[in-house]
Amino acid sequence: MKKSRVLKSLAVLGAFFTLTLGANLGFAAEPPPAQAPALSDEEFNIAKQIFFDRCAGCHGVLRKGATGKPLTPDLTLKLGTDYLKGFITYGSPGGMPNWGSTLSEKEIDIVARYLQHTPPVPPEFGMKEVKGAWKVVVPVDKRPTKQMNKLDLSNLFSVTLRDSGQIALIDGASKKIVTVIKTGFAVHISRVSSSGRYLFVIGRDAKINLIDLWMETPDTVAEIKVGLEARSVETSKFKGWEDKYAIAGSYWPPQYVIMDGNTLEPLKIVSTRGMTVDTQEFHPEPRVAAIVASHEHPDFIVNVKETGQVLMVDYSDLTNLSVTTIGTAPFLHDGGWDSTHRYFMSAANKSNKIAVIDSNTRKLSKLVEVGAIPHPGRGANFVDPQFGPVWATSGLGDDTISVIGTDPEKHPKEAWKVVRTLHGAGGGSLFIKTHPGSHNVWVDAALNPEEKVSQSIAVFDLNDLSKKFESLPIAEWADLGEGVKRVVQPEYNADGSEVWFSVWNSKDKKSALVVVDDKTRKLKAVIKDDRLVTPTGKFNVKNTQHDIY
Ligand code: DHE
Repeated sequence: MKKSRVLKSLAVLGAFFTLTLGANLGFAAEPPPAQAPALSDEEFNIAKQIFFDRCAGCHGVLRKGATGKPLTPDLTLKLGTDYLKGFITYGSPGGMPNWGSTLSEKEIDIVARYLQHTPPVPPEFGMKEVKGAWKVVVPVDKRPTKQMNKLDLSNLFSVTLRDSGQIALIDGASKKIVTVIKTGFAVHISRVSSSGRYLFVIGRDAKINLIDLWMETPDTVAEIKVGLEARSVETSKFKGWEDKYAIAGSYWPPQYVIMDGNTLEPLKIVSTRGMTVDTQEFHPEPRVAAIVASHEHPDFIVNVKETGQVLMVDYSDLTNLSVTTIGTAPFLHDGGWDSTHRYFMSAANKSNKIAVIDSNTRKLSKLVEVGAIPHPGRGANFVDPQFGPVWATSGLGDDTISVIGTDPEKHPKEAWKVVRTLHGAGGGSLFIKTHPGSHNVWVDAALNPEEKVSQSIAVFDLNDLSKKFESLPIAEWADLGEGVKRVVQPEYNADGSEVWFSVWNSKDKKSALVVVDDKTRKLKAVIKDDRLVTPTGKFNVKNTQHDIY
């Protein structure tokens, strides 16, 4: 797949999941540069909204550039309105989408003029605002002291219902929806507390719901909003600190918030603004991407995207907070543990690298060069028949799957090297998944421009990696009628016998979950229900609780 098409996919990723977060954000408008073209207040507000919804994901709220190019007035004024209009309308081979197919001519004209004005800065969100958005719905002493329902919690799935601002809890055995819970908008991920009792979900609007799975019908017991836009939440897992703290990272403002794990009471907010790892320049908007909880120390491990710094935040003393800053490579995004849960494999996506963080020594073990724009989700751990324990990532930028040795003790020659490269169905892959009980590894290609590729899944046989993958027609099995379908994120059930996929028809949002038998690779069930609105991420409680992937 050509790089330009892949970059286009990346931009479309932001656009495809367009939101309305910009509404009422109260951005502060700066006086425009003298040469900036005229823009009425109404036009300014329209453009501000469009930019926040559709462009900020790639270009950054402050337009300093990330996946997309910088768009500050010193650059845009030289380009001028007509050039910008053309660029927005037709896109570019460098990856800019052709917004002419989505926005009206008038909207494009307004945005082109807006881009020559100074970017308005959204408001900060400090302790006053965070605390103001905190609510304990059920106090700790009013919560059950034992599990009050008969659910098999380990095989429960938390499923994001993106467009309805909800999650569904689905029973893994019966495939029935247990309950649907109102959450923030477009929950990005779910995480499970160390004990397995609490579920944390975070919306793109930075709202967190703390859900008690012990209640007769699981429901929200506390909620908070930690910023204006966010993607990650995690809970403390180190021995002696189980369930004690939670942490959330936000895209805006660029900061993380440490909270009480049982109530979400905000305890400490830390900004991530600072210097980039490579050019060592100040960056005003280093967003917090993936966060994992260390099993080796009382640490949260925080990926800071734009600066390329991995922070090991020691939560054992919040007053005298000790943070080890590990310089890696810019544009850190997602990542996961190796099978021993000692090494955090963190994807620096636009640098085409995986940073291996030793959570025990709190040091960088290695920066491993991989395929284009790695996007592992949490990645896949398995034992390679030739090279021993490995962790693998697929990517957005090409069809490669980089398999990295992860056993420095017994396989030192292979450790932190790409020991083999597999080839999937194409670029545009978001997630790769396997399970310790399986001999399959599943790779999606949700953003591949070719429908045939994006609507199926590639599955490799771990017993014979020289064999080409098998392609399974997941979208066809979902049987959702006409329209472009997306097949997103493989997720295993608790015992590793089934793999679940989200499928949705972007045209009319008809959706389904497709369940495949892992052994036979045959269709096992299709879950359809009117309440299943655009399911995206699915998180099995046991696998999420124990970091199994
Ligand atoms: Fe995600 C994980 C950010 C688009 C579904 N996504 C993550 C993580 C980050 C992130 C930082 C890791 C969190 C962690 O582990 O703590 N995602 C972003 C973006 O910035 C991006 C590219 C653009 C955006 O505007 O959000 C983006 N993500 C998407 C989607 O479009 C997806 C497919 C659907 C959606 O939510 O709208 C999507 N992201 C997911 C899922 C995970 C995820 C399902 C967790 C996967 C897992 O197995 O761990």
